[in-house]
Amino acid sequence: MTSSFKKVSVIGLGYIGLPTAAVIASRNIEVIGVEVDPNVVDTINRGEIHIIEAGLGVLVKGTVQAGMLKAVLKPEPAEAFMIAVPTPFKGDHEPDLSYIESASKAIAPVLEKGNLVVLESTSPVGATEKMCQWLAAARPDLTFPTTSSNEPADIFVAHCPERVLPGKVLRELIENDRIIGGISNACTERATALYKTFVEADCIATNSRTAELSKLTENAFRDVNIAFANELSLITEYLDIDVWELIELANRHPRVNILQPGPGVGGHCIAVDPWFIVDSAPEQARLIKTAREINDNKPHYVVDKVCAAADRFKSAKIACLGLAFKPDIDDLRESPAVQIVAELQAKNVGEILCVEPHIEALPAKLADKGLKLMDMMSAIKQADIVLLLVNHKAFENPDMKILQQKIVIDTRGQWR
Ligand code: SAJ
Repeated sequence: MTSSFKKVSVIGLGYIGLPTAAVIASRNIEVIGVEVDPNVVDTINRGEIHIIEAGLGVLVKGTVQAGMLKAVLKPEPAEAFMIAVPTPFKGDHEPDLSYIESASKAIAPVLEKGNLVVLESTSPVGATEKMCQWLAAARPDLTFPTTSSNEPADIFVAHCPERVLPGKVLRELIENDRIIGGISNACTERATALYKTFVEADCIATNSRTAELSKLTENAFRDVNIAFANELSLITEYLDIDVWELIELANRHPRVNILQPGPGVGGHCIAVDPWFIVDSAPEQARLIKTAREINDNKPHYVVDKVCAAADRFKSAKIACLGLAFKPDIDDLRESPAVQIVAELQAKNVGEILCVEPHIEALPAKLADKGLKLMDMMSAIKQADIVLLLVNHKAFENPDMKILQQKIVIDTRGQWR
């Protein structure tokens, strides 16, 4: 078995798949990106990108122009397939594996003996084994690995969860350690050989179930710690204590490192992944579940606070600063700030003035509700209430004289 790869396919060209495809292509490996959206396929094949990530545009342009990266709608044969499709949850916080199932069924017809299939999508425990079963059902002519035997199989299957931070994806793809969990040891070895082509950090071997839970655990750890900070923000408000000062003081202890409270937890990972643990082990995952509930409740708490402040005015003007799910990015998906703005508008609290310096126009679902986008100073000048929702650098130095005349609700502690 040779450890070199000449042709790799990445299934799903989103926030993880596209950067991964481009980085591998930049290592002189031919990459075929498979994507169900024809517009995305066309965009990439023009050397352009459909998502915003630092440095990605240049990398995609270069690798497409060099003929090392192309996007297609239908899978083609390759030596390795990396599946990077979404794993959202369904109604009752139950993981939805339908995208992984569709991707498995799409690649099954082109699989050849010796191929490697890696699941990168964040997944509940057991999903990699399920993927293996879907592949096996579609290709009875090939043998697939099982966790119970180390018998050689035709196809190698492993899980290697992505763990890159939006905004730093290209650097973290190369510099972060990777957890690689094969269905069998041979699968782990084969997958490690693939990641070694572009990862400069350690590739750590384990089994697929531990790899799955390790990713979920990382995000649940962060969620629980943010929930701790958010709970502190409620306790301190009740006791009339400044939460930011409190955390700063407590963090002076050499073994204490409290995170920051905010208006809630957004993004597509931290607010989702812990539910996969709760779904798998509901009786056991009590703290993780409570943390999710605390963080999910924080936007409603902020809305109630704004409503109470707005009650003092006939029709309050409320400047809402920041819509992204975290600082200095343009990503509005699953953003607590968007949820708060939409809730305030639905409650008819007053006139909402939205400020988000990283976007040119409001997304239709907000614009349709009659919300307006404006620059920071015009919004602050007009407002009775200034609600800071995201600690963007752009909001760092407002005119404090004007702010002093307003009711300020600073959910991030940026202006203290
Ligand atoms: N947040 C706070 N207080 C804090 C830190 C964050 O309220 O002290 C909020 C942010 O404002 C944001 C949310 O949490 O709304 C999530 O932001 P984040 O920066 O913590 O994480 P993500 O969602 O951008 O990326 C996470 C990362 N996971 C960890 O840090 C453990 C990243 O490494 C993962 O690859 C990514 O999830 C993922 O794809 O799973």
